[in-house]
Amino acid sequence: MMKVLLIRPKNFYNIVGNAPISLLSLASTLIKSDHQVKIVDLMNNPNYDVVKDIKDDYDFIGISCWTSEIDHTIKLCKLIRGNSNSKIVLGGIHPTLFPEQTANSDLVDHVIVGEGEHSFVRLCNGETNQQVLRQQIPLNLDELPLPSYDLIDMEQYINQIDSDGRNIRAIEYHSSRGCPSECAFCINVVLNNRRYRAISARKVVEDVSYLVKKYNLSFVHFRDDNFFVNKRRVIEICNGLNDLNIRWFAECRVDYFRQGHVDDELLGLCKRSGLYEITFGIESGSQRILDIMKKGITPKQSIHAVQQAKKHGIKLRCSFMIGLPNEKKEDIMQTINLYNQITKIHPGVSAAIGSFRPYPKCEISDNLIASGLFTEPTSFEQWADIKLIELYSKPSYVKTPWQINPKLIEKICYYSSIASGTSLLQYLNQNRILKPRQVVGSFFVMLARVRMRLRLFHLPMDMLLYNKMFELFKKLRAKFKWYR
Ligand code: B12
Ligand code: SF4
Repeated sequence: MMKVLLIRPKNFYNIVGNAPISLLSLASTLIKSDHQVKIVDLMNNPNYDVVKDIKDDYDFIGISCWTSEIDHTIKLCKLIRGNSNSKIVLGGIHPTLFPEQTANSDLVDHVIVGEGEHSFVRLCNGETNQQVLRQQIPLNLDELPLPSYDLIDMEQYINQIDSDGRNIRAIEYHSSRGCPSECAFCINVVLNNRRYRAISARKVVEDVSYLVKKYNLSFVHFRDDNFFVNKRRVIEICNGLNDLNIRWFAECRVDYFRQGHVDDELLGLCKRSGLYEITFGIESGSQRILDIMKKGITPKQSIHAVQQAKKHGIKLRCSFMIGLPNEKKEDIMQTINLYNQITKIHPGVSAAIGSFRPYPKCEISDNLIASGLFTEPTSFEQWADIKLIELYSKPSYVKTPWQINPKLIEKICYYSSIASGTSLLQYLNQNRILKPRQVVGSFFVMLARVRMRLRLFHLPMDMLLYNKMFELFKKLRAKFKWYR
């Protein structure tokens, strides 16, 4: 039996509140193979003392690492190296994208590429001592045990607030992995080779029913990249959720909203089973840009999907992107037009326009590197550069060399996010300072809405004032520890 400590690092922008599903899934498989596991989630509770005192209590210390969290991952590895002989195992998105580069670091003993459940067990069982381990065949998700939610204090994660500002008891659950689509800005194409795998409807319903009872839940976030791929599976899940009296959230492509797939019948069923809110990646109002993105949708499909969500009383979140390479001003204006149409059709929508970020190894990012507009670090440690961390994880706007009009893009990102109350809501809600209705009715939100409607972005005094207030709020929040 091996003793394993699994850690999720803190992140730069103090995003909290989501259970560390990847670690919970690794843990349940390790426990099933008779290994002993403890989880420390520094993202939710950034107390490094737990790590400072570990000495040689563990055989393996596994750290989950996203590109946006490398600075904190390095801090952790150094702390561990300084007072323990435990083997350091890195897994997750970043090591999966750059296995050899990560393994070359003196701070790392093993790198696990892709799904880590079986590879980590092989390492702990002593079946291999390879420095870089790869999951060769995609795992059968039905054979994996339920993530070990009981290893962490779920009360820290469950108490959340829905988009109407009501208290809910919510959990994150992944009912599938991967996505069959081919968007050129998305990690899925790289990670899963467009292979979509799902847990059977029967097991999803079994798992969710168990979790709802155990934690007295009122809400489930299906965190799948693309929940609605298989209509029959969705129908079976809805039928199974009917008796649970919960509400749920999931993500869907707009082109699925057609007869025979996500149609009126399915939407009615979903709504009756508790579908509360849905997310669409609408991305752009310009067909030219949508084609460059290989998004495989049209603005007309987006409008139809939004109308359908409105018709069935389903709350909506929509994401848009501007600031892509080769984007022209007219493309940006088409995106604002689509944004305005959508916010008119579904006035309660939470819709924000963000700036494009070149996530490593995606097609558009690799094209930028080939054209000399972007360079990537050549060592694991170099990724801890603050400029890169901001590029990948700063909320709303980031400036990049390929943007045609950075000032305009910044203003659009700002006003669209304020108009739907997203960033304000996130912070003020999280800290239980204001109620959503008060936020939405605020001066800044009203003005941002008018500006978006009229496409009026000159003299952004309100933006400058807001940013100053936001900075001050964040400082006060840190000083007086206004965390949830
Ligand atoms: C759900 C999700 C979220 C949720 C919850 C995130 C959370 N903190 O748990 C929310 C919505 C909050 C979120 C936010 C963001 N996200 Co996000 N998110 C995802 C998503 C869709 C699924 C992640 C997941 O839980 N998968 C399920 C688990 C089971 O799989 P997994 O995490 O890959 O873990 C497996 C392996 O990687 C491996 N593994 C993982 N960790 C470890 C550790 C060890 C030791 C080992 C051995 C193996 C191992 O084994 C696991 C089990 O097989 C992914 C997209 C994707 N397809 O991966 C993006 C993704 C991870 N997010 C991403 C980003 C950038 C963000 C944001 C920074 C975006 C932003 N600008 O605001 C924010 C903030 C992130 C943060 N620091 O919290 C990027 C990361 C890119 C990168 N190169 O690092 C991704 C890949 C999407 C993308 N754009 O490409 N996200
Ligand atoms: S539909 Fe969503 S998850 Fe699927 S490839 Fe496109 S962006 Fe990625």
